[in-house]
Amino acid sequence: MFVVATAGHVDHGKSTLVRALTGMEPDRWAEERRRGMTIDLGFAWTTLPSGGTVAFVDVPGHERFVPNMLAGVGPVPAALIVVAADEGWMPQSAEHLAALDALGVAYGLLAVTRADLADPGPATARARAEIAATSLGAVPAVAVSGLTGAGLPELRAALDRLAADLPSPVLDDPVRLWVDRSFTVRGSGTVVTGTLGAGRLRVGDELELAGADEPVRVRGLHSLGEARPEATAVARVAVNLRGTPRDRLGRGDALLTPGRFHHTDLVDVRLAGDPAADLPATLTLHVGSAAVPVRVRPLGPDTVRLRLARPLPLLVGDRALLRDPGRHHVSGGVRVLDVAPPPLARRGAAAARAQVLAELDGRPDLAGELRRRRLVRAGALIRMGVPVPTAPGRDRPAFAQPVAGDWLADPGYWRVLAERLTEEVARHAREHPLEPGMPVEALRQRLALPDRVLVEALVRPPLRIHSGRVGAASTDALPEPVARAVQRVRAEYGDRPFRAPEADRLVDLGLGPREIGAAVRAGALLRLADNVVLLPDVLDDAVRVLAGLPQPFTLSAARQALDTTRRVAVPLLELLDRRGATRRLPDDARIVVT
Ligand SMILES: Nc1nc2c(ncn2[C@@H]2O[C@H](COP(=O)(O)OP(=O)(O)OP(=O)(O)O)[C@@H](O)[C@H]2O)c(=O)[nH]1
Ligand SMILES: [Mg+2]
Repeated sequence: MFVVATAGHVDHGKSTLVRALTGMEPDRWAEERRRGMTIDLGFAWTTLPSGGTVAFVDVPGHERFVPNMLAGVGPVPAALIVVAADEGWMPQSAEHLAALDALGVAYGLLAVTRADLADPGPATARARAEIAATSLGAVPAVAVSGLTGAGLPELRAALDRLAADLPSPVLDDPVRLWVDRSFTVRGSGTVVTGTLGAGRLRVGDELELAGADEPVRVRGLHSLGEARPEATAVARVAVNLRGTPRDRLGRGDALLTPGRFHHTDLVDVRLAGDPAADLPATLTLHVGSAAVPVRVRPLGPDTVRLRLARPLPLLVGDRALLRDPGRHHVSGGVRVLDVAPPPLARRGAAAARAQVLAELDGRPDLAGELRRRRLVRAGALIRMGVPVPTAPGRDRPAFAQPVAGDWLADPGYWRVLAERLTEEVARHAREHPLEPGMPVEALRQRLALPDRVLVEALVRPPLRIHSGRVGAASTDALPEPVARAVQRVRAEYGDRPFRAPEADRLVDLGLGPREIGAAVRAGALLRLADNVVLLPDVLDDAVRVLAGLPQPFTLSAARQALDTTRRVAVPLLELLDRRGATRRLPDDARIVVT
């Protein structure tokens, strides 16, 4: 199946032509038939001479309904432009063509209708010239009459040739089904329709709906009026959703493959059309079947930042258009360059950003994204529309290899981080000589990293991680039962760090002299004396507490301040003396060495 949207000025015979080609009524509403005018989108289909199917999205031509027209053409890559022989090129002929051009529609046909009323020659010539100057280029033209049927066989043949020209859809792509209609069917619940441009849908699939916390489930699928277990792009589809109230979704919403799209209300885009400086501060962004008010912030001559009134599932490279509804003016097409752009807080940030954007063309570029973002999750990039080769192999460049978890890093930045980590650990060791290394969390903050696993991945010999700290490697690793015992000491004594387990508690914990020896060698325990052990990271805190005492201080004052016993305080102070953190005076009082 292929899908074509009509386009053209009001009353030029779009619906009549669709009706003549398909035998179906595109004007669904009684009001449309009473007024003889299309108001909203209509849908019809027929079989072509080749046996293929063409589905039409019939749009209204009246200027008041241009937003409906845009919702129809947004997700459809081919157009049937209709111009009446007796009226010729008219304002909405031009506005519709500008919209197709802005969206980059590259495939189309011209039908000059009402050829029974006037010579189609002049209208054909003018329309072909106008169309040739757009993304559609030179298109075949057919003169027809919806009334007499003249030219319809030629038009069908031309539609068949158009179908053959269209690129084949990518069936492995995620689904982004822009909803163009939603309604309730008694007994079935909510049904939405749309043009499936890529991917496939199956009954039972779970899909994501922006703004809904829960996934929605496909209960039934229809295409071309028939129930089907599966629909593959390109197709017009009607999707029956289980348990989704009708008021939860409507035109402009999208049903999505879960986890594959980034919902964004901030995008940087390149303009094709009016220069950035000429745009009003507010416009309407049309993409897919959605129309969202946006605030425009010019950045470069042809680049702007758009703040959307509500988030949309946009991808790098998406085409959209900006329109000024007040002036009936299509400001031009936009190409999405970045769906997760950095904030522009600092002075000069906007100018710097404009320079970055000047280099971008909307083609997803993994190496460039890594260079700009420095650190980013593969999943986040995929949701922005940047493919990441996930399977190891020849197709995966080295920089696409995660550094930790699914984190990707710019190789240059990663090397800088590794050097900074080494420096930070060395500095910490100088400033805190009594600590057995720098806490991973402190390093994470220091290096401004978003995830601890990144710190862990940056640690290389001779550094190593031990008990949540990064320090120089000690020779012995801790046997499993000892590690468990140390954990329990941590759990029990973490909040009264200067109390040491009594000898019989050590026995209970399974910490005999050999185990204690191993734990001490591994830096997991600190031995003050036989059978007197503390956690290894308490010495700095002890010095801090002691420094808070009036100097010099006595053993008894130290014992009380540390909330401990003589059994601990005596060897602890002796250790601090040996390490030069405290000094013992001739009268046995001590001072903290600063
Ligand atoms: N004589 C003649 N009349 C036609 C032809 N095509 C359409 N008409 C008439 O032109 C009028 C408008 O036709 P529609 O098909 O409703 O035009 P439309 O482009 O769908 O109009 P909107 O949807 O409102 O933009 C109707 O009265 C049709 O009967 C044709 O080929 N010959
Ligand atoms: Mg119509």
